[in-house]
Amino acid sequence: MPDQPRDEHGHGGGGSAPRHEGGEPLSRRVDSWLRAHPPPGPFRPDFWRSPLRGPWLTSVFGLVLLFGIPIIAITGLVSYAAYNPWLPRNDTTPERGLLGFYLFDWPTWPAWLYRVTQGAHVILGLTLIPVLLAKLWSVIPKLFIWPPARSVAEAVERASLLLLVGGAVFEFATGVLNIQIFYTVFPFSFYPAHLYGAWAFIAGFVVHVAVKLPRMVRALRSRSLRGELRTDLDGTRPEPPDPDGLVATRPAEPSLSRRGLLGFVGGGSLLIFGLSVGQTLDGPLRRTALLAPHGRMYGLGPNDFQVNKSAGAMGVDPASTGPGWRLELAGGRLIRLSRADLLALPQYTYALPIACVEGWSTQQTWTGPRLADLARLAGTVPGRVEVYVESLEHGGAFSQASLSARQVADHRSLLALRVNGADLSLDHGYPARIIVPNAPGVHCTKWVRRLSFRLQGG
Ligand SMILES: Nc1nc2c(c(=O)[nH]1)N[C@H]1C(S)=C(S)[C@@H](COP(=O)(O)O)O[C@H]1N2
Ligand SMILES: [Mo]
Repeated sequence: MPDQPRDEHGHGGGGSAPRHEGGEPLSRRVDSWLRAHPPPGPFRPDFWRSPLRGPWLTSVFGLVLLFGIPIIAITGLVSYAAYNPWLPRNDTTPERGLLGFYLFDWPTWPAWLYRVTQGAHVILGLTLIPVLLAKLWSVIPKLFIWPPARSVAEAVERASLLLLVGGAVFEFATGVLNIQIFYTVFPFSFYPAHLYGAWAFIAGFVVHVAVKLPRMVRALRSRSLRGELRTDLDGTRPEPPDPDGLVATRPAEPSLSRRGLLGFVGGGSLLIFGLSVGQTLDGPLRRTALLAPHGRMYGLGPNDFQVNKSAGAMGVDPASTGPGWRLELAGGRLIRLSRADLLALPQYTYALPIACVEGWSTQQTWTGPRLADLARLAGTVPGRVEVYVESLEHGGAFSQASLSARQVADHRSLLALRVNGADLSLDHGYPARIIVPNAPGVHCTKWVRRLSFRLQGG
């Protein structure tokens, strides 16, 4: 097989042996022997026959992901910061090591921020699934390049692709399973797995973008999107042969135009978006969220909004929430308050969202005493104290949470007793639940039993 000149990226020309600078004749002979004897099936270059694969198509999907993935990554890392993981029992990934370098004291303002960031994380993640799959499909011949690597540098580059592809598939799969509450199927805990996977994916993504960006720009310039969208099946031709080997060496007749494929992928994304974005909206559009977990239908009652975990499912004994219930406040002193005592305190009403890590959110109008007032009652000074919140629920992952000094001190942070003008329902946390502006839903503990105030960082 004759050697062909390398292109400027150091790749051999279309499907034949590259020249190895300084390569000894033996290794070169081994290389050409290997190339001449690929294993059967997908390792043969003419196995892949779609006439649509090519650098332009791959780059179109790549461009969408280039803008989408960073938004998903940043909002995901933000979500971990929103847990204030340095507070007792809040850390979902205690072994994070250096990966928490960017954490900061999560603000209470604006109240809707986590609703927007986490909604964007989940909805955009779902929406990009068809694009991710299309991108992987478009480069699949490269998975079977033979020989697998021709140099150490190439082996390193391909290993980074393993991080990239493996990381992407892992992150999307665990994310989808988690929002569908299938996390019980994992042999590992979702949070650390999703966080470590994210960093592996981000590392692979950054390297990949740095390596491929010039080629992507060039490929995008090689055809016009408008032109492709005007080209029907009859006019559909393969892209010219490319040094990366994406274009089929022996293309089949097209059975789908490029615009048909783009429409199929884009339409799939739009459909997923349209059927899931409603779970972040209040009002009539919420009913459009056919893909939302936990149902989407609202009745007309004050407590008729989404429930994450019901009292029954969490094993909360209704008897423990009855007239005998007392709230324990611990801090400078220990006091116990009945629900009537709490209702006799100054009551405040704020419209604040519940924003679940699973992406759904809803704003409701909550009423109850301020956490800051309860901190004072416990003999502590709001602004200086954090609080550790415990639920009547036993043992569940969200049966306790810590709130920061800043969260305790915010005037809108409530121990809610009522919602939308009515008593809380048992499923929404009766007799009392936490509501903190801009806190993730997991920190809005239901069926509160005890609040322990302690000096910040103490
Ligand atoms: N005790 C307790 N509180 C809890 C939970 C829980 O499982 N147990 N789930 C949390 C989660 S993940 C969310 S999103 C909100 C949902 O509140 P809702 O069910 O009233 O809508 O409650 C939070 N409070
Ligand atoms: Mo949640």
